[in-house]
Amino acid sequence: VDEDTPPETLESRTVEAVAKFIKDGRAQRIVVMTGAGISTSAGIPDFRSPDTGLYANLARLNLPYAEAVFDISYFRNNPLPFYTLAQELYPGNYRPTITHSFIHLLHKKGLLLKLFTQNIDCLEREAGVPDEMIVEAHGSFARQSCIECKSPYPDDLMQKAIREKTVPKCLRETCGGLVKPEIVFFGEQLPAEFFANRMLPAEADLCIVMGTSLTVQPFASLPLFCREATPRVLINMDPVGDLGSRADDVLMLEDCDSGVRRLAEACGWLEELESLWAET
Ligand code: CNA
Repeated sequence: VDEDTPPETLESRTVEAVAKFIKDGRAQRIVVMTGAGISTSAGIPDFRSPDTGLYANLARLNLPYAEAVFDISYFRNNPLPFYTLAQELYPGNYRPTITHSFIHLLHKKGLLLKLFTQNIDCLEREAGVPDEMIVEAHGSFARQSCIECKSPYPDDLMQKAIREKTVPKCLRETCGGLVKPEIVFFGEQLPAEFFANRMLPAEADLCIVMGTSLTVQPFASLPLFCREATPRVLINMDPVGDLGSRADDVLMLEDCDSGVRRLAEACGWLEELESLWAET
């Protein structure tokens, strides 16, 4: 659609109209979809931003190609690059951003239907979004197991391995397979939780997509499951996916943190948001 196409659900394709839609009580079931871009201001690089993204900075790991660091067959032969990166990404090193707190605020107001995140940094949880509201589509560092026999591996030993940048091995003597945090690599199945919830966007009355290039499937298809009449808001540096192609899509092409502040301000929530964030 071109910019002039009149929206059907919103009064206009603006942040003010989205805020009015929320204030009028018409958004009671909001789905939020996020990616690495919501954590860059916390100091965690994303994958694909030119110059600053991880893929642009992996040369030091001597990988044949950047994605290899998250490729299960490459990991089998050479797990060290992943463990080098894991030390950087491991939870506990970073503070949630105001964008993470915005998702928590939606939940506190009873408006969050579900958060779908591709991130593995656990910052949503650290910001206060409860477990049951989050679908970690690409897993997380919360658990780890042997890639061969799937036996769980203890947290304390894992933390030690990450600190020392060593590669942990399965504790079962007959196995000895490599241990990996349960984050989803290329070539691995997404968690059952993702498939159990993937149709939820069809029940949403508002969708907010933030900080993702929407290039990794099947996550990238989630916004397509929203009904035509459901407004979809994109807060991202660049346009992604098919966001912008529907009459009720609103594009906020900017930094997530300034975008959520603008939306919160339009809703009259800015002070509340800032103090919620200050408490994290
Ligand atoms: P990506 O492909 O790197 O895309 C990031 C997107 O965010 C791009 O479109 C950027 O333009 C945009 N962006 C970056 N910074 C900002 C900002 N401050 N404000 C607004 N937009 C911004 O990352 P995706 O998440 O889409 O890719 C999926 C991968 C990345 C998942 O499998 C993740 O596990 C993986 N990843 C996660 C983390 C993390 O957990 N923090 C870090 C790096 C990669």
